[in-house]
Amino acid sequence: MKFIVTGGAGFIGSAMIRFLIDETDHSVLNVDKLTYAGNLQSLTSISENPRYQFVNADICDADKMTEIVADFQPDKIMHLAAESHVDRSVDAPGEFIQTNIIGTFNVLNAARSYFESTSNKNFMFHHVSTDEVFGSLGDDGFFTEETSYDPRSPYSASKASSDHLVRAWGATYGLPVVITNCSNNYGHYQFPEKLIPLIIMNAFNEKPLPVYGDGSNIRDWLHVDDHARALYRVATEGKPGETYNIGGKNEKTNLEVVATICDLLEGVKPRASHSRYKDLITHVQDRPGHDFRYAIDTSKIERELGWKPQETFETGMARTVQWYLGNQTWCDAVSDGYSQTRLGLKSVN
Ligand code: NAD
Ligand code: TDX
Repeated sequence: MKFIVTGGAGFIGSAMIRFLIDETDHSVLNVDKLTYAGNLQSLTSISENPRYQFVNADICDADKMTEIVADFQPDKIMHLAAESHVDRSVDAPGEFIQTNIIGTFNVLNAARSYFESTSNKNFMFHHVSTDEVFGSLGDDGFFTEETSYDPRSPYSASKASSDHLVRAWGATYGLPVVITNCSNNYGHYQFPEKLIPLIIMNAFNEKPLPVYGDGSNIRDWLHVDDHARALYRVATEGKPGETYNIGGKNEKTNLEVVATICDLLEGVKPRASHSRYKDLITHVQDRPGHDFRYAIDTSKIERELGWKPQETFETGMARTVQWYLGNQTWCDAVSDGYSQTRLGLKSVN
């Protein structure tokens, strides 16, 4: 089959494309604008494969999206392109509205006009979304597919808006659509503004390890390769009109995550000064509107599509720390020109 992956130069998109090229016989067109978060070096292992193509395009360009989809004639569109960092959305929400809402609208319209002109029975528009659309949990409970939407950051509000557009295009125009809402991903090739790569790279460089507030906020962590395997199941076997929640059943406080990284680094790269990585932990001002807890009930995707994560938090984190240690060139390339100024505080300054 032929897959379009939007945002394929990003963290999850590149894992998706490596999976499609390495583990299947399908062809892939990567549609990506190469923002600060997009990096073709994440795809060097497959970039020469004849089943892979790349086009540099902005999903906010409606005509270009229509042309790309009509020319490529995809069986599946996996839509991942987005502005994805909550702290950036606090500082500058405009780009999130443009890309995540207007951009999704354009890709949906391009998909609709292509779908209406073809007899392709395989066609599916798969929208890749986040558990953050459901808001924040207290100490108990899980997000299910029936949980009401309650987004609280500009990022999650823009993703919730895009989810609603996708549902509307399914119900109103009969476009075959599926939506996945996934918890926090971690793993190789993640841009170091997100918690786990930021902490690993700061620790390598003997810099403070910033923990927002008291570090008790909880996230449910999933290795990116497990997410890619789940997305493939949904794109190929999911029922049109359905949504599927994806998560790792790995609830950790942020302090636990940071401590895990410190412990792993003590084992593989002890600090020269004989001090401990944990000494670098620094509590900093909290994120405005910081969601307390995310946790996913994954029973629907397990029951209906037979997906389960393969990595445990322990195996996945050990692989991730090792990967960053062994891929200094990639780390240097993405860090080049990236200001490490704290993001996301403008609203409270
Ligand atoms: P990322 O920021 O690493 O990558 C986003 C990619 O989209 C980049 O390659 C970027 O160049 C591209 N892009 C951005 N704006 C574009 C535009 N206007 N036109 C074309 N391309 C554009 O993001 P990620 O972490 O890989 O997330 C991918 C998707 O998965 C997003 O939709 C995100 O909301 C969702 N998601 C992420 C997580 C997570 O933990 N990272 C969890 C659940 C869902
Ligand atoms: O320096 C930091 N210190 C810190 O304590 C950073 C960058 C984050 N944090 C905290 C905030 C969160 O509680 O760590 C937690 C994780 O933060 P992020 O890595 O920014 O992720 P999060 O805000 O939870 O959102 C992520 O998961 C859901 C992705 O960025 C989203 O794209 C995805 O939809």
